[in-house]
Amino acid sequence: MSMRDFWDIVKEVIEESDVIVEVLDARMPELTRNKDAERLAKLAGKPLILVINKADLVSEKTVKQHRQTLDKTFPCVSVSSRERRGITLLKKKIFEIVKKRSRPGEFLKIGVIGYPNTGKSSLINALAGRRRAKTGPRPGQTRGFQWVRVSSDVGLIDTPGIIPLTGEDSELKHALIGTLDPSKIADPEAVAREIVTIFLDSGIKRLEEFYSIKIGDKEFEDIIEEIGKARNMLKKGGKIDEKRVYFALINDWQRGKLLLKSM
Ligand SMILES: Nc1nc2c(ncn2[C@@H]2O[C@H](COP(=O)(O)OP(=O)(O)O)[C@@H](O)[C@H]2O)c(=O)[nH]1
Ligand SMILES: [Mg+2]
Repeated sequence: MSMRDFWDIVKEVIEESDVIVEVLDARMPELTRNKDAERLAKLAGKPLILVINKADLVSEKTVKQHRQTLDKTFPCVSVSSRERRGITLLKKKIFEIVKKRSRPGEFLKIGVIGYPNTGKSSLINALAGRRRAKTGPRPGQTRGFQWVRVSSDVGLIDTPGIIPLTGEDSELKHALIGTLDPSKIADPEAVAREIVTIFLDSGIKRLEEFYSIKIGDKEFEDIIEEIGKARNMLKKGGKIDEKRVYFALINDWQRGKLLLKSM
């Protein structure tokens, strides 16, 4: 699919829905927001909710900080689709918003959009719960998204709008969101540095736990050295193989193994 096709689906999801859910990754909510998509929702007059997903990967303190720094234009809820936490609260928020805007008896639809890997499909499953029985398109619906029932009068469009990353988006963004294979990253050091910085900003405990290292007040280079030692990632002659450490860090980040909280 081309970028255009992806955007066409995002637009269609927005058009078909009464409320839009934009799914963000709790480890990097600002990076996973897309202002163009938010603008489209606004232009279409559709209310939008920011959902900070993967909250299980970060500490509550970090989630709170994120909620404060994300601008207040949109209501914001944090959830873990994987652990099904926050889903009831999110539904309540959605119901509040749509109830305010709708006529009684009207069937309302939720649309989900977001960058790849933010957990759109997981959220759709969590929201649909056991009711996840697919039905056909509603009569009068042009293209016919599949949709699932969330409650008696609320449905969920089953196809999320995937916001495409483009060549204009930085390699760093592609790498952190996970649309770029670590082996294809031109500057893995820069990506590894960013990951370490994210940890230095919001808590290094888990990084220490995960790699069994002690960080203290070390700098990036020392941390790489520590991880390399702990993982025995050495070049011939016993020097640390930094490249291998960068790849390990990026891999573990992309796979959601690195928690921004202590276990
Ligand atoms: N830890 C964690 N991982 C999640 C969560 N939601 C989704 N994921 C993982 O993130 C990856 C992408 O999820 P998916 O739902 O396919 O994302 P989509 O590409 O936006 O549809 C998968 O490996 C999921 O298991 C969550 O709440 N917590
Ligand atoms: Mg998906």
